[in-house]
Amino acid sequence: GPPGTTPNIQYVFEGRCWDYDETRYNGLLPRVQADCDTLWKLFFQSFSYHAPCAVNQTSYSPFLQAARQTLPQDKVMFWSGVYSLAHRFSENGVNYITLEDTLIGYLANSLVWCGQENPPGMNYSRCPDWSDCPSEASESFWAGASRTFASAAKGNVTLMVDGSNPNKPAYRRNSFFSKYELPSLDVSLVPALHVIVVHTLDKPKIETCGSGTLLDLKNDVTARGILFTCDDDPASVMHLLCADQPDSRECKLAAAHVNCE
Ligand code: NAD
Ligand code: CXR
Repeated sequence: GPPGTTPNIQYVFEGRCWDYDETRYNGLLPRVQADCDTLWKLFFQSFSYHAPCAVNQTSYSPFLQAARQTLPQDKVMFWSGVYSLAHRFSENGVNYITLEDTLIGYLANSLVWCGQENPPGMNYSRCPDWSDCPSEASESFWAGASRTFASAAKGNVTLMVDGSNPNKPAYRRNSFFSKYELPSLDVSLVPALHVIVVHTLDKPKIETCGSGTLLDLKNDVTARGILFTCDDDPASVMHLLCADQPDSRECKLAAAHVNCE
């Protein structure tokens, strides 16, 4: 069946927290004042000793408030459908800061957790799938985390999306990005959103900057009073893709082009 709460979750959470505090993102992101025991207690109190779906969008507010950080200008990156590439590109905060680089995302990323009414207050054998709870409950943590992250963004922000997935449009109005991040941007602090559309090497470019759901995105962004800019497969991203698949046709074409100059 589906997994339950991550074993030893308290130790994993607190260990990540102390590690973050001492060795991670120093000089890139600010330290948080609250100590790690306090953060665990605030996180645990958000869902423990309640039925697994009995959390709402405000359950995690005390934790999110205690763990939020200010973010550096022009460095925030959102992503949709391209977790792995976006994180390789962002380079642990060196190039860009993602939610998963901030303390809130770092502590929770890839953990599983859910409550139960009986001691110990968490269910270690089984947690519901997202689709098994009402959307309010299944989205409560990551919606709050996404809102907290986006509302702290300052300067120009970046979004990476996938223009090659036949099953998932590049921009979906039911994505976390569309529902919680775009609406939380402070238009007085964020002049522009720069979109990077990436395409799988040698696969059809189903959607590009000027086509498909990127047009919906441009509408939604400009309607908020934010300038929309967009690039398809910039060289910086092509180099990452080509490092993994140097024999792909598009990577060889790029090399031939350089040799002819
Ligand atoms: P997406 O479609 O790539 O989804 C992102 C991830 O959300 C998926 O990999 C999946 O693990 C998870 N997810 C999907 N549906 C969910 C649900 N109903 N409840 C909980 N998690 C669910 O892109 P998106 O929807 O635009 O979300 C990505 C954006 O939102 C990023 O900019 C990021 O800042 C934030 N986010 C991060 C996470 C995470 O697990 N680190 C999860 C949700 C949102
Ligand atoms: O459902 P609530 O507790 O109002 O829970 C409030 C918060 C929870 O989110 C949970 O994080 O307080 C925390 N909590 C405990 N840590 C705890 N430990 C044991 C809640 N209840 C806890 N118990 C036992 O669970 C209590 O002794 C009680 C039952 C739920 O109590 P209540 O309805 O007040 O028997």
